[in-house]
This record gives sequence, C-alpha cells and structure tokens, in this order.
Amino acid sequence: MTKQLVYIGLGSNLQDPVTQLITALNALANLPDIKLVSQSSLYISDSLLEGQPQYINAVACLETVLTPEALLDQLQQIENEHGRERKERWGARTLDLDIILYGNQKINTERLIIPHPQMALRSFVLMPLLEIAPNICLPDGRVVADLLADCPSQNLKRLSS
Ligand code: PH2
Ligand code: MG
Ligand code: MG
Repeated sequence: MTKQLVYIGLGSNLQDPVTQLITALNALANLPDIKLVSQSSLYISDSLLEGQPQYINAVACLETVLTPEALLDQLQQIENEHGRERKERWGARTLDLDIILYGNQKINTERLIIPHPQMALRSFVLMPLLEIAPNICLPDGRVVADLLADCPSQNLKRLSS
C-alpha cells in the first residue's frame, strides 16, 4: 500500500470550538497508520448559514497508507467521539472532519467526493490549506492560490496562537 499525503479540513461551531479542534488534532495524531505532518493555525469565520454561531476552522496534512474509505471511517469515529449529531445538512456541529484532498486523486463514490466539492468556494478551507501548502494545486491543475480571490471572505480571520 502506498503512502499518500492527505489534507483534512476541520470545523466546529458548537461547545467550545477551539478545544474541539485541538482535541481532534490530537486524536488524529494518535491514530495508528496516520502521521500528522503539519497543521495550520486556527481561523474564525462567519457560517455560510445565517443565524449560526461563527466557526473555528483549520486544515491538517496527514501521511497515511489508509484507503480513502478507511480514513473516512476513522474520521467519523472521531466526529462521533466529539458528540457529532447528524440531523440536517449544514447544521451547526461540534466537529466536522472532511477529506479535502487525497494525494492527487479524484474520487467519486457513494460515501466520498474528493476533492471536496465546495472547497474552491470556501475561504475557510483555502486560506488554512495555503498556509501549510502554499504551492498546492487541485488534481485538475487549478492553482489553489488563484481560487481564493473569487471566494466570499465570511469575515475570515486567523486566530493568534
Ligand atoms: N461548514 C459548513 C457550513 N458553513 N462555515 C464556516 N465558516 N466554516 C465551516 O466549516 C462551515 C460553514 C457545513 O459544512
Ligand atoms: Mg463533513
Ligand atoms: Mg464540512
């Protein structure tokens, strides 16, 4: 099995989001078969959905031999351990862990679409991703740094660490 570099988007807007992200990053680092390579700063931004609390977001880079589905199983287990409830799409959540990029692969299965289908429109994904991977491109060749210009800012701010 080959090692892949994978980028994970983390988000939370319920129950002390900063702590949710810090403990999730710890949980990721402690998973067997996963090496935490780097992590961005934490960012705060308005939710895409009006009326929801602001989100804390970050992006982590992992190295893993896990298949995309096996990695997703691990991420969903961490989400569940953080009290994630799945009621409505885009509902407020204690913890959201999304596979943003899996190597240079395009994946489209019942459970997974990679690259994350909305990432090109989300400054809260692109900005932290560029912090840890400034020259990164999507599998279709688009340069991530070029995508940021067309995104709504959602009042995105980096939190001082
Ligand atoms: N996630 C959503 C909906 N809106 N807004 C921000 N700022 N950050 C998120 O992670 C986010 C969101 C559902 O996935
Ligand atoms: Mg998700
Ligand atoms: Mg999400």
